[in-house]
Amino acid sequence: MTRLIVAAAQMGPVARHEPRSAAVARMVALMRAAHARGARLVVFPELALTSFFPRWILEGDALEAWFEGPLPGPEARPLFETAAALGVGFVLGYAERTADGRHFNSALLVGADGQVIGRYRKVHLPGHDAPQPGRAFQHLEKRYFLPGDLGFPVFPAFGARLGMLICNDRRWPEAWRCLGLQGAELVCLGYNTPLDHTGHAEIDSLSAFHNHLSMQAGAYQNALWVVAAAKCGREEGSDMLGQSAIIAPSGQIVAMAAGLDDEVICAEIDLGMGRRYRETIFDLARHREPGAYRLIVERKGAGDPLPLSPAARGA
Ligand code: CDT
Repeated sequence: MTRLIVAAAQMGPVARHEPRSAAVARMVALMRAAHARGARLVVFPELALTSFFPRWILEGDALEAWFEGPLPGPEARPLFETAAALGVGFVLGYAERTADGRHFNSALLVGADGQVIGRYRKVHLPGHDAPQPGRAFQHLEKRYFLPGDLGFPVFPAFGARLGMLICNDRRWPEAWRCLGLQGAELVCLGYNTPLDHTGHAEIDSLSAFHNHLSMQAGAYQNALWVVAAAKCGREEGSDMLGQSAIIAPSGQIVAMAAGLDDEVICAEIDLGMGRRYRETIFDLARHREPGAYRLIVERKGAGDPLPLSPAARGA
């Protein structure tokens, strides 16, 4: 039985002009607090080093300034050094600029020795690629990032098969299933969810419900643990959801943040718990029916509704 203490390091607002070094100092304090509670792995939010810049219209150097080259650079180095000194691994969300100048919304998995184990690049980019007139805050992820090109990798780490998702990915069952089909036991996830994210009050008022609904379903239907960390509170006038959570393969929330500021939540997780689900109700090899799923044509965009199958037409 593999047991592991994990932590979600929720972060309150990061101001537009807050230097990376200040955000990193907060993250080091959160990591130390998690370590004091026995955690071996700490999950930080999406785009943790800066304010959530896709809310603003930015061009050229003013946009480039929000991205990181190879990590650790000088400002993020204390986080990597603290991890190595404490023997704590972490997952860090950040804006990645590749050597050839491409931009991704990425997460880095770092081992307890401070060395990079692997990387994930966000696949499901929300928002728009053109500024929307009349909005108090833009959501320009489709303008500023490319869709992730690494698939949904699963890494052997911390005694588990570990995958990562980033924010909007959590709303897409395909993302969870890609990890579940690879036997992921633990998914680490960071998010920035503005409370006005759809612009429709009847949907936005359910933001907290939909956050947990998506993650609890992903956990249960794929028999895995979820460690999810929010960046939250009122950031530059934009209110963002908190409720960072640790969720069991049963779909039950076992720890949840209480406030809207920097806060560590921890849980001791039993990776064997997922195995019980994978060997019974969610034995994917035994119970899935890929032949039936192939009847659905894979395509992007809504398009015309799919034609009814012969059986549905009564043929
Ligand atoms: N950061 C991110 O992915 N946020 C989305 C909401 C934005 S939709 C315009 C989310 O799924 O929480």
